Amino acid sequence: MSRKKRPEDLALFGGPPAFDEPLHVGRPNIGDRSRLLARINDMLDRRWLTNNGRYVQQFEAEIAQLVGAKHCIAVCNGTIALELAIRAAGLKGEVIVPSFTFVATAHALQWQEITPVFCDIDPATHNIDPNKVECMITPRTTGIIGVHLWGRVCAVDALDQVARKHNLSVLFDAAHAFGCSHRGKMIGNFGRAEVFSFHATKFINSFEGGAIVTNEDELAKKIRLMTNFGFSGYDHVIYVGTNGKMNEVSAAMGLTSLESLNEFVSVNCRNYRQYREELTGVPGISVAQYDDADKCNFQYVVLEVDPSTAGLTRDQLKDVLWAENVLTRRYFFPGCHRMEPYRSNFPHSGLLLPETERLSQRILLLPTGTGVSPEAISRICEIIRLGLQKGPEVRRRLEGGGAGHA
Ligand code: T4K
Repeated sequence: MSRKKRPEDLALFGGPPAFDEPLHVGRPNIGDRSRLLARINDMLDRRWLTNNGRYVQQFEAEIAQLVGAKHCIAVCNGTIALELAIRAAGLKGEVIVPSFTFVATAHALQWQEITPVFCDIDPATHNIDPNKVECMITPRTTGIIGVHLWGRVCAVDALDQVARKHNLSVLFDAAHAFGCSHRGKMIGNFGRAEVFSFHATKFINSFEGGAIVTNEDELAKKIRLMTNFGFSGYDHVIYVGTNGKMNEVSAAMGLTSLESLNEFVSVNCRNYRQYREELTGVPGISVAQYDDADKCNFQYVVLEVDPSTAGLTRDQLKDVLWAENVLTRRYFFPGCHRMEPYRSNFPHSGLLLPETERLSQRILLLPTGTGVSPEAISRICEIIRLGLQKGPEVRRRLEGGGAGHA
């Protein structure tokens, strides 16, 4: 494999791409395939495929134990998990959320005709800024949903304080934070309930899947009923519900994935450290840090590009990498407030979201997980260093029409 030393070696300007196959952000971890297949065979032999099957029950028990929470309800995906938690917690009217998140956080509210009110983030943590929450509260506000972005924990105490003062419910979208902790307490124990995603792209996956964890007995009971049409027994419906059930194949994958949790975290951690080391000292970029004092899943490697000091903008760097088959992602660009229907409903909300607007122009996620080798990371870092160090020349070529990638 030839090294790339000059701008003309970059694939964007005619060099061969560094990778023959695309490298994705969110390539799934697979775990022990034979364990998964054994579970699927067992499930087929027993002819129990869904509806609170043995594997779903086991998956729920293992999550509850790992998190140290009283209740876990496994469901078909993280978005439905959010919708169920929001509905069961009785949220209505307006709910304060960050805009700098995956659109599912906002959609889970809007889907139920609850208005997401977007609050700006703290640039140091990328999470909702608790100091800005209070001024977003109106008489219609019923709750706050914090998102532990990248697995970094929200300002849980400060949010709790505001919520108590104004009698609001707090929920957490913990889609990124499974296996993470805050001051020794596992994520899953904050707010009234927390929601995980086990989508294929998450470090622990069940193909599609999600879970709600809570320490409130009544809330858990309600969510469980709602997940299964409101049935409390055969022919007996006592609540309005939906179909949010997780199936047995998903639970089989989830259990298999959990068995490899330590390995996945250590590979993620190794990748993260390598990226940080190899990108140290490159002007204008930084890799978001995690708190050593707490447990972390390291599932995201988050690069921030400062266009005033880096050789390229985030989008130019993305174009350089995509041409090399490194499919970095601009999570979460352009921010929910710039997506429909929020953009049309609240065309000026960006004025209250300066940090969200700034950060969503700067963040680039890099490929990691068990599908990415140390050699691949070295190669990716080499391209980033070359692109940025030769920034003026790359920019000149780009502006002269040399770019070919969307
Ligand atoms: N809250 C937050 C904060 C979230 O981040 C998410 C989901 C949710 C709530 C909702 O949870 P779920 O309802 O999804 O359980 C992806 C995921 O689809 C989404 O689950 C995730 N967040 C989000 C951060 O990323 P996309 O649209 O960016 O990309 P997608 O799904 O096409 O996959 C990303 C890349 O991964 C692809 O370029 C290819 C690769 N890939 C994907 C799949 C599915 C594979 O290599 N193999 C695969 O099987 O949303």
